Amino acid sequence: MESPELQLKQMKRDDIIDQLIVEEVRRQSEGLEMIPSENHTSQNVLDALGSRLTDKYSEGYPGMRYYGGCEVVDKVENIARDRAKKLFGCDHANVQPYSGSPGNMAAYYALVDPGDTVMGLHLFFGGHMTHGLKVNFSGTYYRSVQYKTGQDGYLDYDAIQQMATEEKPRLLVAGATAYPRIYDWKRLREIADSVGAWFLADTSHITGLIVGGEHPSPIGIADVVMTTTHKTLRGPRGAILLCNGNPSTPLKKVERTKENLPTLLDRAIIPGLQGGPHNHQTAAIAVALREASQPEFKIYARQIVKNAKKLAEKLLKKDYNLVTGGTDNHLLLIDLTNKGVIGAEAETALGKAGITVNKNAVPFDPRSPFSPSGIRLGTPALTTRGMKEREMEQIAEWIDQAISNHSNDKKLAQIKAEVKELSSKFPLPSNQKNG
Ligand code: DSN
Repeated sequence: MESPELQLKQMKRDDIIDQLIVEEVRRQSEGLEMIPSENHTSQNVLDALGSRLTDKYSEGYPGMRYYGGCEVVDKVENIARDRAKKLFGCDHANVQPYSGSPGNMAAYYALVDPGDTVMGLHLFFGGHMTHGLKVNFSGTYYRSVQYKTGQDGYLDYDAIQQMATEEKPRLLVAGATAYPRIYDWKRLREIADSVGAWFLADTSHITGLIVGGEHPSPIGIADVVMTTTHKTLRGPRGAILLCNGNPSTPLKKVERTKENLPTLLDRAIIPGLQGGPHNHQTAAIAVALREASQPEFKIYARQIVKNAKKLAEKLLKKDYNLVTGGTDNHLLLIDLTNKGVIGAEAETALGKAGITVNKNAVPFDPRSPFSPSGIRLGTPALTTRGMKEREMEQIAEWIDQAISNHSNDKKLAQIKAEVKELSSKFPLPSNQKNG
């Protein structure tokens, strides 16, 4: 009788899916991924994610599970939690949220009740759906009021204060998916305190920059920090909830106090919202957290910002209208109105040129959010591949050429060939290991 391992190896593979995976790897390798929320994980992260840990049920927390056979996954989850606490410098980490939206949902569940007023940045001004959009759970089960940026694209803290004073939210949410500047966490804390609100910081986009010392950390300022793990942090898809407070006692219902935040968050995840944790994902998060604690990660984070600034400088010279006039982080938000193209046209043209971006609303966009005026560009994935300022200069040229020739398929195909040549010199991390 052959071993189970051998039997599995001999099973007929799913050719269709295998082929599509190969196609996607080729698409990523031969092109430039410039969606700012995307990145390329290491082979070690991929290996953990594709491991047998996915087979295991383990509802509960290490030492308190509803299933037998959890002695190994307990160790995995403890390592992930300890690495998160150490890396971010806080008392408590919950590594079980399946992704960012469930992570935010758990924070709401822990901190506020249905019908309470919550206040976050509007989606059309860079916020996320879970920050109070009317069609999302956060705008349906809660009384959501939403702040905007100023006309200049910067957060207007005086206006946020005024809205908070008038609306008296029980939860203030800060963080964004399309904000190119630094957050003033202390000012946001003051605003929350002035009305007795909880403060949730969603740092998903910038967590890698925070770890790398390129953006101030809200740990110890916000009550709860929620971050996805797959953006600048460069881990697998997933999320982490971070807070200070007393050690969690998830079996006991507790009062809503700052000291009880660890228990409130743990109980919000399970039994509140989720079932079994994704142990393969937890292991891959642990691997990514270790990678993020290495000295090279700081160099990577620094280079992300340098690359974004170089891209901004070059595009500004070509008369591109950057929201806020530039960037302090990993992303650029561009209003294309003066270029006579809309976001969708630019996204399609750049796609044909091998450069993947996404159309995006810009502040006070006169167009619909389904067909907005702008695009969003980011440098994390390119930086992971080893690209630096020199490559950014070339990429800015290609972006300009593709947008200027958005209906010229021949020109776009020519740029795509050039992009492919550059890309071949900067393989994806997994390819580097696999030779
Ligand atoms: N979908 C993510 C982004 O692209 O920014 C936010 O969750």
